[in-house]
Amino acid sequence: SSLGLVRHLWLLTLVTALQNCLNKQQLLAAIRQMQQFLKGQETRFAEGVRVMKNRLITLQNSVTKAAPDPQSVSCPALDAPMDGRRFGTKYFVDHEIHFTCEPGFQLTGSSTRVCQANGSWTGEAPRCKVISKCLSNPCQNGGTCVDGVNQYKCTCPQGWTGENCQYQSQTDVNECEVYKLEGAPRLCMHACVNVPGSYRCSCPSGYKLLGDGKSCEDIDECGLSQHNCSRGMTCINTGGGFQCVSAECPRPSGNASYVKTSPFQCERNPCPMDSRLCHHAPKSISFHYLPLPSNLITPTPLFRMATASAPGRPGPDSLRFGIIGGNNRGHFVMQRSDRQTGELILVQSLKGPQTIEVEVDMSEYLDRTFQAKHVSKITVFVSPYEF
Ligand SMILES: [Ca+2]
Repeated sequence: SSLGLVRHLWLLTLVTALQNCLNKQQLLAAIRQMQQFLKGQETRFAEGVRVMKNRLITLQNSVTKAAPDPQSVSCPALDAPMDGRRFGTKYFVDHEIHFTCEPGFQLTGSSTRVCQANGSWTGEAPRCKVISKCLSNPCQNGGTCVDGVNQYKCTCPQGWTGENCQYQSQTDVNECEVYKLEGAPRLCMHACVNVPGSYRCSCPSGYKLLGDGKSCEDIDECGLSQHNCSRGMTCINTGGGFQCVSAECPRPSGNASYVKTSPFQCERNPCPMDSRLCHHAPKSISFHYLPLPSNLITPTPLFRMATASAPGRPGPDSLRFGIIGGNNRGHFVMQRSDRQTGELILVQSLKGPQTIEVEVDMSEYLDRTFQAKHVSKITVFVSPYEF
């Protein structure tokens, strides 16, 4: 080694100096030579150390810069976009995650993202956007498109109709007005409602629209038990409503008194033989309830009254009919329709809503002698409508 060589040279010089009894000058020269030799050795040594240091730094740099261990790096977790799905669950370097959207949605951003060595994902976060059906401008003729999920709706300007406003609506054809004219067929039984391009009929309350779309039919509240008549009252169905009625027999008067023989019939109790007044009081009183529409065409028969003599007994040989009471008597006449029957006839049309009572009687005669009188009390419920 160089140190061994130095030591060797040093010894050699010393021995030579001693042997040759070198003078001071010669010895100093030898020492200088040794010093220069050592200095050279020192320089070379330092150079070797420097090279070694540099090599170590280079190695260190190259190790630092080298690719990191792939298994030790991962990217942050990724979620599926709203209304979409995610495929792939590994978040290590070089792994891929794929994204799709539900039907009706469109993916924006990256459908595939790769985990990079630096721990971040490539691309952008995916989003699922509703596919706009309005983008293709489906609404024609100036219609406005409104987007919905998987569908759209056109709001058409006036004069246009149809899903895409493609049809010209029949502007200014108001069927209700057209058919109101004299002589035109009646469109609706009650009210006509004009709607764009068409019309519909409506019925007043208490009526229902029939399947033909134009006729109104009264709702039978009594039959359907939709009434609120208290116990002891009888429900009478009327056009557009119902009435709760209760037939009351007359109070006893003189010797005449009555007993109810059915909900709508009163019979007079037997009279004392000598009571003429009692014999002339009605032998029977019956109650009748007639629902009628408004504005009936007149004359029209409303009610018939006939004798009802007991079988086997001789009946009356003549009858006399008359109107004996009630309001609005001018609306009715009572006339004989055959030998046995009298008819109450409406001669002036009635306009509802109103309730009219009329009382008719039938007197029986035998050999021109008064036998008995029967009274019918008729209550007419006139509907507000002509149906
Ligand atoms: Ca009714």
